[in-house]
Amino acid sequence: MNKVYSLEAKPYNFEFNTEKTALVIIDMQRDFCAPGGFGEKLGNDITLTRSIIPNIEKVLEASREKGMFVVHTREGHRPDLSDCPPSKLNRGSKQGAGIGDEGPMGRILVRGEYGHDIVDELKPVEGEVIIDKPGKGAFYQTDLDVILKNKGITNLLVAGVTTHVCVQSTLREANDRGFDCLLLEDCAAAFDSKDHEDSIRMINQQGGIFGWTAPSESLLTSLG
Ligand code: TIU
Repeated sequence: MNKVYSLEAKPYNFEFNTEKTALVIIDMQRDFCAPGGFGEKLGNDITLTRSIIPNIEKVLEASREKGMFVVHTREGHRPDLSDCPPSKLNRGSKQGAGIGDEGPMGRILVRGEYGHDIVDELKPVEGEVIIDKPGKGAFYQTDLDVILKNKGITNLLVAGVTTHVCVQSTLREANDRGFDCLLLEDCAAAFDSKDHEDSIRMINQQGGIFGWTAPSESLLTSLG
């Protein structure tokens, strides 16, 4: 059904059609949301990144019910770290979070390790796409753009962590590629709430310079 939905958002209503809209869940990996992962090793508190899991669960369920396309991303690297720039490797290790180092959930930010995978509550199901990305933005060195274009996707509903790093990078990349993007405010988190709040303002300011923002309740209400 080609119904157009209108969702109350900032700076104004976001109109979308479920057939042309994808839910993009950024990096809800144990490395960012569970004890002993990359996020915690960088000195952060993971309370906030964990707290959004139930909100994303509700949105994921509603999106699946409506048959919306769902994309999950994971930040990480090949086991030999050949796709990790030395600059990123060096900075992580100086902060006590060496990419590739052994941690309680396996090697930090390495593909195939337990800590690199998505939290159980948001586990992808058949038909959903997983994008493994080496950078912060989900378009950099991935096939996300061609997958979305081939599916006829024009609008993105964005969730995940962290709002000011991988979520913002992805929104900016998507905006430049012509996608209309909406950040689901309570389905995204940073380790520090100020970074999160500032990011929301950066996105919806100046008439929606990078896109729209709205609480997930707005989406759930509009979907009915
Ligand atoms: N450190 C931090 O805030 N974020 C990241 O390193 N990656 C993501 O945001 N996924």
